[in-house]
Amino acid sequence: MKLDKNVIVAHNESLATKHKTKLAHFLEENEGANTHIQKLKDFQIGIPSWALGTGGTRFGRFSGGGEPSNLEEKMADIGLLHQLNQSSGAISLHIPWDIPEDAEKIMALAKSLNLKFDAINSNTFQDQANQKYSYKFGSLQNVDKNVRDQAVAHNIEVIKHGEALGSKSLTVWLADGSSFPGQLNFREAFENTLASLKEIYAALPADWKMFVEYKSNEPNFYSTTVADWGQSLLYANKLGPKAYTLVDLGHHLPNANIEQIVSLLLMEGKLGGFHFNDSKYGDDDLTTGAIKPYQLFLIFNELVDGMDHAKMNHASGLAWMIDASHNVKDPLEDLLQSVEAIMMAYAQALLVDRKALKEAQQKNDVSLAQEILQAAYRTDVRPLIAEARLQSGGALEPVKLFRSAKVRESLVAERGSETKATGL
Ligand code: PSV
Ligand code: MN
Repeated sequence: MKLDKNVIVAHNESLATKHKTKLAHFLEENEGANTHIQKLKDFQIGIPSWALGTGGTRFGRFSGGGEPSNLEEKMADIGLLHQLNQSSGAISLHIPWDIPEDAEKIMALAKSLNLKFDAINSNTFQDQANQKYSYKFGSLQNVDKNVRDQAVAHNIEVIKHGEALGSKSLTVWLADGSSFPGQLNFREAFENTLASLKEIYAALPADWKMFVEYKSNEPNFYSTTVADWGQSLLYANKLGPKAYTLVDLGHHLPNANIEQIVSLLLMEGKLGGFHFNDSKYGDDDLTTGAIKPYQLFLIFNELVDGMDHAKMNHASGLAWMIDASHNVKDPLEDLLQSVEAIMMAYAQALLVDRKALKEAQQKNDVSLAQEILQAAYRTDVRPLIAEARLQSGGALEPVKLFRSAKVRESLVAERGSETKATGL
């Protein structure tokens, strides 16, 4: 389904007076902040094709109604999100969960929904139907060369799918590792993985990037072959200039200082992309900003600082994507909330008085430095984001309109209440 434009216009008109008052007050308090509106309008966050259905845990899955059951329906859902917030103009596919059978048709659909294809993802963490060798003991790291070759061939096939859709990057996340001491020779696992990644790297088109995503643990519980940013960076450096590290917020050991990781990766020119989510314990797949909004702000503070220092375009310099799907919320509402939280953290980071912060740092004025950061963090930037959305043709209050326009009810009527999205 597509939302009738008039529904969005009527929604915005009903909130116009309230919005104008709030915006005027915001701009009075934050002089010059309207110069950030264009940056907010340009900033697009990729939606993964596996986040549109209700996620599950190993204990169960409680599917909601009206879930998309094929790629076209998933794209339609992302199109809806993008209509509402004008910030979700990209889709990220996981192969083979979502194989575009007819690339031309899919491209035409993407165009009609105003969507682009972001990084494409390979999957060697599950065995697929009719696959010859199993990934039970890893893929690119496997002691068996046949398994490694199969995993390399899969990644090369994924690149081909991506090329047909106009993607420009491949994300490799490996579940490879070991669950018990002694199971694996760490050095050999690293060397096998590196040799396999080199083969995939060699198959990258000239204008492509490869993202090496790390994760501290899970599904393996003793060692992971790309476990942290140091290991990812080691691979990326050994692979070459097209290889980068990808940071997924849920993939760190507890209390890791992610903002410092981001800062140093940017300094090295090796930060390639980002997976947003939130968590309290591990890789919990919660709505971005639901648990640690201050951390999200501090990360964006480093992103803006580092990207400006490296003269990178905020919108196109890195691949921005949400990576989460959980059990208890409407997935579309959840994604709208995640995008809003990301936009808020970004807008707050844009408000940081960097000149004053630099001066405070040079004088070792710790209290003032904190005051400066928290002044930005404590600013209610919602009117500014809403204005950016309004100017782009989106809704002033996306979740409110999602509910009042009865989008989920329409999707259930269209697709039924028993549908299940593919993915995890
Ligand atoms: C693994 O936890 C991960 O973060 C990787 O990005 C995968 O591609 C994604 O989740 C979906 O399983
Ligand atoms: Mn991820």
